[in-house]
Amino acid sequence: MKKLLMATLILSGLALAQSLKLAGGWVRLVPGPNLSAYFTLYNPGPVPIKIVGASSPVAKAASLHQTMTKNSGGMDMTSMDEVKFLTVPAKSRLVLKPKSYHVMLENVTRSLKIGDKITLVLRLEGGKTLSLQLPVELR
Ligand SMILES: [Cu+2]
Repeated sequence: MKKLLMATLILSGLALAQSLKLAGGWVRLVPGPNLSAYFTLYNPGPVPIKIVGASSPVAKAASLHQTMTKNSGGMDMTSMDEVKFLTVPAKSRLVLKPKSYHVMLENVTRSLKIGDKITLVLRLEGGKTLSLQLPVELR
């Protein structure tokens, strides 16, 4: 009986840790095959949660990116680097926004317009997934 209770407590602890909350998100409509997805996730749990990958039914691939601006010879050079994971800190937020972190939807397979909703599936450390619905916007 005691064992069962322990198991229940551990399971509910995990469920709590995985309950990330979406606090706004969007996909930037641009010409060309690659689109950036931005969103804010809140982690109410006591453990940080890592996002280790992404996919979308409307893109051939999706990856986690960071935009970096470096000053080189008086000129601001912007580049994007792939990152292995993103962390949503415990009791805090992870913000993906322009000029910072984003999910790159690569080789989008259908034409999208403003107001369309895109499904973005995030792969979390430990094998769970989180599915987000993000509107396509022109900003
Ligand atoms: Cu990118």
